[in-house]
Amino acid sequence: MSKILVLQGPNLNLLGTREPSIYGSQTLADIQADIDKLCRARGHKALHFQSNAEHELVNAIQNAKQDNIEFIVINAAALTHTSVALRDALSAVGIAFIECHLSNVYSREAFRHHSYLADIAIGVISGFGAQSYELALIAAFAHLEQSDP
Ligand code: CA2
Repeated sequence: MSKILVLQGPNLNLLGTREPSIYGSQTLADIQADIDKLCRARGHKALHFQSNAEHELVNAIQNAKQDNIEFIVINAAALTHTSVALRDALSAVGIAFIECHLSNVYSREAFRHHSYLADIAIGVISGFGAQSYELALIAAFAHLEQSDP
């Protein structure tokens, strides 16, 4: 059983309440429940954290090491495009992670095309709505089961 930390950045607490044409109609709680189900079915455990504050996400990443987290799925939201602090925290803990986005950031404004996290991630999944998290988990399971068969 591996522990997978699922981090959600600023404004993702609003999912399902606004801009459904971009971000879908599922709430964050709906998405988290689906993630829990998928993880349980594979014998893993998901832990969830959402924050609108950059430093709280940095703290969650730092604490992940002591909490024996083996994998991180992160939708850093707007902080993806701005945060050297999140990059440094992910780099410092050295836990494998996938960057995940609901929307296709490459079909949107140019400022969303750059990520401070992508090049140190295992990979990036973007544009599949809530299914992006499922796809990220499939890759996470493969990574975990490959390193600990
Ligand atoms: O597509 C994604 O998942 C994003 O990470 C979402 C971020 C955006 O800044 C990134 O470029 C791409 C924005 C999250 C805002 O979430 C909302 C949810 C519902 C209503 C309004 C905003």
